[in-house]
Amino acid sequence: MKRRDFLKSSLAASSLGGLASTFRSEAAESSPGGAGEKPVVISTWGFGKPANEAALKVLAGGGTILDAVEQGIWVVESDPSNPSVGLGGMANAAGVVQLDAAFMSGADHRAGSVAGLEGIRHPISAARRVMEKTPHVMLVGEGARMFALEEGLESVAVDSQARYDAWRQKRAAARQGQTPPKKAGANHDTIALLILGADGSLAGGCSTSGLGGKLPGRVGDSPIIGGGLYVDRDVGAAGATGLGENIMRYCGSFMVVEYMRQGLAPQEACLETIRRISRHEPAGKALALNFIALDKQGRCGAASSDSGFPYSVATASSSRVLTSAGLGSAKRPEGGNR
Ligand code: SD4
Repeated sequence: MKRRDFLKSSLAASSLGGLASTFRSEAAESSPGGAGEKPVVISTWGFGKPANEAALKVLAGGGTILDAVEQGIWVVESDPSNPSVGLGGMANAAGVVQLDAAFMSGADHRAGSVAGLEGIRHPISAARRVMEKTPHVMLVGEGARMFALEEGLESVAVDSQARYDAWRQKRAAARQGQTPPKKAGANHDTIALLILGADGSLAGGCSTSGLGGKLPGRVGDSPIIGGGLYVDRDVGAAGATGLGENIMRYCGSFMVVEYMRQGLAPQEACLETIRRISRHEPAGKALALNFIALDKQGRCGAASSDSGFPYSVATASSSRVLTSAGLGSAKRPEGGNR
């Protein structure tokens, strides 16, 4: 199922199809079950909904918050129809699927990440193991792959050339006007998932194939701690999806958490981050910035530089796909990094 179809069915299944905009302000200030309901899980896009539910199930079964983050993200990484996360994701310009992932634990401020990882089914598990089993924070490329294999993580052969050919054909057709031009952000989506546990602990993770057609070796924001993910046990957590080059140059997720530290509610912190970035990037191309945030009180929020993006929130009493706030007008100049 394509992401758009999945989103439609998720919205229909939860009777939110015509009501998505109704939830904008509710989502901004509180978890759907009410501020303070714990545990709460928030993740990017409609495909985060089953991931959130899996994470809650892990917690309900007595699993740790770290198990919940990891196993929630497994759901999206395992979905072969997801075109932007896991081994079903988009290939780079050399026809190879290179995956990025990060993991962060608020309790002890530990983090782990992998970048440019090839042929491993669950990059999020590799990131967690970097955090837990090495003295390092980030492993890349072949070193990350060797580490994952040594850890016994499942490896899978991928026909990357076929994926790349399909991506090139679509891009060529779009350039010739045969298909509608893609919206900014449409060729790259990430699962970022954040949890506030019943005991007030925080953790998060993210996983992506990154930008389709990227230069081999290109690393996005997702595995960069403070870029695509940040967790601070005293404040809250944030995660990003969008054009990594526009997120990592500003330490986007770190900035969201810092705005929450200064007292902003999660949605306002996401919006303020986008406003601040857009002040540096005055006109031209869409910025493709999307953030989710969760604070220590269990309040959730999300914002987009576009008109809004879907995100998912779950507590024991509800599991929903919501639409974020959106600035709609945040743009960046033509040229530059992309
Ligand atoms: C990247 N931020 O590699 C990721 C991709 C993404 O929505 O999140 N797209 O740039």
